[in-house]
Amino acid sequence: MKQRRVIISCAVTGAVHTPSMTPHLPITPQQIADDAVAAADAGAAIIHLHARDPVTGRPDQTPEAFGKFLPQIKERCDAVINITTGGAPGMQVTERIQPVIRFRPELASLNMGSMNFGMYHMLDRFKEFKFDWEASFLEGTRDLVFKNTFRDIEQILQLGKESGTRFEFECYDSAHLYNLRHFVDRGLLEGPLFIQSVLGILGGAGTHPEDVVHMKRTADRLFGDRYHWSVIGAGSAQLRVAALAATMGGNVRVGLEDSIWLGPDRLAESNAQQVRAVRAIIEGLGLEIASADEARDRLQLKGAAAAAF
Ligand code: KMH
Ligand code: ZN
Repeated sequence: MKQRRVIISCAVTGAVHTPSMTPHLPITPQQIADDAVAAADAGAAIIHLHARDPVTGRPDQTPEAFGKFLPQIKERCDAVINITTGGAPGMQVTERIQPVIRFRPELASLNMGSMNFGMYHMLDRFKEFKFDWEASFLEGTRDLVFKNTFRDIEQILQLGKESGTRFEFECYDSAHLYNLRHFVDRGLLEGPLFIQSVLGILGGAGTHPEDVVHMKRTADRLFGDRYHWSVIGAGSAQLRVAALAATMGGNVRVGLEDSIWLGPDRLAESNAQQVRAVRAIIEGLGLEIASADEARDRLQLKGAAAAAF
């Protein structure tokens, strides 16, 4: 694959990690906005966003919560804004899609299959919590299915068609690539696919190089040159997996949503620090990073002005 410039995405807060795990997780609207802009300034072309309660840090999927930072981020940087439809584990799909309905972003995530989504094992490492929701939230994932049925996916694809929103297809295993191919075969998808291989989530594929290669080879077989490949390595594997993906012609996603680490037992101090670290790897390979407008062009996005915020 002809190596183009590498699109860096940054997922600044997410719903996987809880506030007591790191002091660097942005929680308030101002912290989320500041981290997003700093990540963009550091080289992230796409910013993936969740929202949280500003006091307790609990994931908040209400449009009101997103409305507190979206306009400011758009005002302060030109990054592509990518809003989650995944929300937090346990949320209903109807709740999860409300921010995309309200704000009609250029890009949104779309999770390509139901799965176990375990975070309870983090309780083995994190014992003290500031807020009473954190431990039960993590423990609750022991008996949780992250629901993304074929009907859920159809509903979100239809929403995208209506709002001009294109998708970052989150594929946690090769089965999810076949699900995506099913929707392509049914003619429900147009234009280039932005496939995000999400590796290292308990319930999905692992982060071994063979897992990374398997996801790439399966996507190549199913989608040929119809897709742009990106990779998330969750947890401490983040930079190792990003480096491998970049050498394979892929794009990368980093951010405190999926890893609070910069290296073994070393907390990342900010999202921007992770962006700078992956940018150094990319440029060290003799590659260049892509701008936000180049990402828009490659992913055929509608432009920031067409969003409803
Ligand atoms: N947190 C990642 C494992 C979404 O927001 O829709 C995947 C993700 C899902 O970002
Ligand atoms: Zn997310």
